Amino acid sequence: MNIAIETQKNWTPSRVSELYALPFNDLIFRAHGTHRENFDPNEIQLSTLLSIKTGGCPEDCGYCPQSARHHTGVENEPLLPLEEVIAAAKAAKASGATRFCMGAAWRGPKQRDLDAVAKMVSEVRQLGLETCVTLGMLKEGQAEQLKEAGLDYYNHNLDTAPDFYGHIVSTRRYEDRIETLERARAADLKLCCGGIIGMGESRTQRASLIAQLANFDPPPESVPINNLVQVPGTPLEGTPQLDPFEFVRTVAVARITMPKSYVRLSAGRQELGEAIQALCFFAGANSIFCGDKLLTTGNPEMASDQALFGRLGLRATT
Ligand code: SAM
Ligand code: DTB
Ligand code: SF4
Repeated sequence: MNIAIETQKNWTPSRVSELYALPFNDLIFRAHGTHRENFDPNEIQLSTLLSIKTGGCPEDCGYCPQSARHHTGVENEPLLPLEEVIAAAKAAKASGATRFCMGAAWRGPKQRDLDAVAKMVSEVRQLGLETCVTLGMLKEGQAEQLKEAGLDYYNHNLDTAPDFYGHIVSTRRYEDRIETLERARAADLKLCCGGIIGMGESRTQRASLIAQLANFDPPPESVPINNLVQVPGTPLEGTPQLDPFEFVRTVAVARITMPKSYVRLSAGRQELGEAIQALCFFAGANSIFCGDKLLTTGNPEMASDQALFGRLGLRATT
């Protein structure tokens, strides 16, 4: 199947920009209506992240603490042993997660690494969890190997608008990202694909990112919206802070343009605060990462998420 962005031209960047320009109340009211038509508005899907290979990445992504080119204090560690991954997956399941996502700081996996990850995927799948991996760029045949091992989702983000991408990453091209996504789709994997907000992009560029995602045919099943975590030592440290309502608008626009996708509040959720998170849930976010760590940065404690769910009357998807 071809997910080429040419296939559906329904959501042009200018139509998405029109959504962004709506008065805030009109926008989130409309997004909430779309959300209610497609999902139980009080149910949130929980995913857990594990960094199976941390640091030392050869790529130069300006936001990322794991690039070997930035001095962030993140050490280059080897691939985790299988037993550690299984133990973490069991703990994730016990805490209510339905999906287990394994991330590796690679440009792409070498064959030996892929064999080890495939084993992890099949063991995690056997625990009754959905599986997701994010390993960088895939070569021919690698997506099929992961699918055969029992992989449900491949995470690979577009991260930003095509015309801003070169400001953020120089070691690969936007088209390389699209190619890996096409490989994952061709192997019948579900896509987890989103971006990062607050990297200094314009609203037009945010609209362009959302239009790209919404015009995939079909759109990604899972759309992580990351709020840039400004890690000391990364080139994006010191980027002017974005108005948090602009983040809520992005969630709302994602919900309207991708009505059947799960929209996930991803990195930088802690920094948003509880009131903004509540607005995001109203605007159509229906998935989060749970557990006190993402890959290398912090995430709200399980107990505080549970307390927030209690205060808002939200339930975790079972
Ligand atoms: N190396 C693989 C790749 O780049 O596709 C997989 C791991 S990479 C850490 C996964 C995603 O994490 C990136 O695409 C980016 O969206 C997100 N990410 C990394 N650092 C971030 C940060 N400081 N703030 C927000 N999101 C971040
Ligand atoms: C995604 O979009 N966000 C997650 C997951 N996919 C792999 C990663 C967030 C990483 C945040 C920075 C860190 O913790 O190192
Ligand atoms: Fe490497 Fe992925 Fe970080 Fe880029 S985002 S530096 S590819 S780990």
